Amino acid sequence: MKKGRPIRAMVGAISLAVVVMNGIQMLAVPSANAAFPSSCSGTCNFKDKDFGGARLDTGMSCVVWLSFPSGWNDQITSFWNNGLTVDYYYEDINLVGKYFYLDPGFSNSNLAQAGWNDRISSLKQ
Ligand SMILES: [Ca+2]
Repeated sequence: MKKGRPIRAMVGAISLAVVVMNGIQMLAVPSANAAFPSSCSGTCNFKDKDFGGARLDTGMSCVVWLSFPSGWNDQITSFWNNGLTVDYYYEDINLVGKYFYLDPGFSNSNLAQAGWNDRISSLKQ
């Protein structure tokens, strides 16, 4: 079945929003929080909630990570898309399994609230 392009719905609520379109979840809120790191390049991924712990940036070029660097598989707990491209995160390596997308300017400070804590294994921008 042909999959439709996800709707780029802006989420007005400050609390966690989970939008499901064609089975794709957007797990994010607009980034307007002073707690966000100021030097984030592209999308910043964090091992802990509230943008804490070890951090891994994608940089501003589009990346396809069929797997994350060593030590990052099933580790991400929060992230912030400070770049210009949409991120598609997948549960399994090689862009396989359940997935969701993260629009530019959006973030999630605790993926556990959406059932995605320590589950992400690959990324396509
Ligand atoms: Ca984690």
